[in-house]
Amino acid sequence: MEGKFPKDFVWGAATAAYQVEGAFDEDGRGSSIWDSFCRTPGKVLHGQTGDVACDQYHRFDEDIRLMSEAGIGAYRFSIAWPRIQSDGRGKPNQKGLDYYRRLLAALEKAGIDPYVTIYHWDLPQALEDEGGWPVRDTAYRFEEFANICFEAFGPSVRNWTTLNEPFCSAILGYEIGVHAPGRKSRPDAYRAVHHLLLGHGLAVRDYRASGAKGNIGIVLNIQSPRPATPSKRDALAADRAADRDSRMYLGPLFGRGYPERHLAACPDVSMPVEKGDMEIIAQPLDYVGINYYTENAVAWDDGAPENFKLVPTYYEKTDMGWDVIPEGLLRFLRWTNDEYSPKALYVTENGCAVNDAVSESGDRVRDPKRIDYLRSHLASCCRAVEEGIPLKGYFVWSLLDNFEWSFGYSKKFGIIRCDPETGRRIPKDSYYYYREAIAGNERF
Ligand code: IFM
Repeated sequence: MEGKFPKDFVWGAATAAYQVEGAFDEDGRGSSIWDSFCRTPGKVLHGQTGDVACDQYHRFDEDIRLMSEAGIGAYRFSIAWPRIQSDGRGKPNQKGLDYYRRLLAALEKAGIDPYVTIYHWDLPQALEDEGGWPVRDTAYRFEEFANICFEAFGPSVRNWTTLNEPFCSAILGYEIGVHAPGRKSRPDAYRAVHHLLLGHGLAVRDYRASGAKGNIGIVLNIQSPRPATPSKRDALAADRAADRDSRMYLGPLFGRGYPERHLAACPDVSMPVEKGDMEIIAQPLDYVGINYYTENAVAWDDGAPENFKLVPTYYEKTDMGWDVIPEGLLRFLRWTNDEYSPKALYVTENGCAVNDAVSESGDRVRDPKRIDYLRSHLASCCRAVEEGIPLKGYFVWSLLDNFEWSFGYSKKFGIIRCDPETGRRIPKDSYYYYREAIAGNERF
């Protein structure tokens, strides 16, 4: 079967502030939990930091030109909270606001639609010092920050995302400790889940109450893992895994609450729900963004608390060790659509880490694996659209090679190479492939 995307399909590229901006101590920017985490020995590979990153703070004109030349119509980026409120509260920093106004003006001039994420993991350190996301007040601080953003940038922004991947902020940051702030407490992590979702709901409620006419949603890296075999037990195992990985977020967002079956398996955890919280969290959403990289396979396990375990597979892996499994994206879009019927869906991140290198001539980067990856995942998106799933757009992760969190600069996701020493940009072959796909010259 061969298909084409509809004319109004949104073709985008995505980044996040800490991963690309650099300028970590300029113009009144405060410190975030990632600045601290990177400076904690042993947390990030080779002790690398986002201090300079891709220096997009000073080079966004070049990045916008490159997006324009590829026909990229939408740029998904995030606002660095510590640039706007250095301590996470109070009056905004004018120079921080000015930076994003310049960026938005340049995007508008280039005809690129901004998709703005309010929070992509860079909690001001001062708020972490007061307890961070496990503490309820952080949800109100986020609400205040979101309102500053709505007011300052509202006229230029039609598409807002409250949070990127609350799972990572809460579970990787507070339970497993591989992300900032690097704490290891499951009860705290689940308190963080609730306060992140509460902050989201407060922000959406305020946005609607302001009378603004744009779209607002949330971006999740949820999963509905597939059963390793067709057995009933493995199917049940997969459903249990979906409770933990997906329904913990989609459940409250769609007014169905937290999955009891999962919480019953976590006796150490208690969700700090107060009267009215669940209604606040379940604000109607204009869209759900899905960040999809891989799909896990799970099997029944009598000995596991939730009776499931991940099992090894034969699939080709990316540099992150993640299975390349494009059918999983289609399965997941179907699952989300069938279970929740969201108004609209976007693939807000998709891409792969490949250890690609510059050609001897110094001006090309051959990345055929990434091209295959993009082609096959775009084919899944195309099938989803043909099936009537309300998938409205696709954002490649990432526009540039950038700071990949605890892996430092060792994992390269960009369709444009960014030299970590010089900042020089070199479009990779996948950039040219993406240009063809956007132009409609590819069939899926
Ligand atoms: O780089 C990250 C991004 O910040 C959030 N989603 C997953 C990407 C790849 O790991």
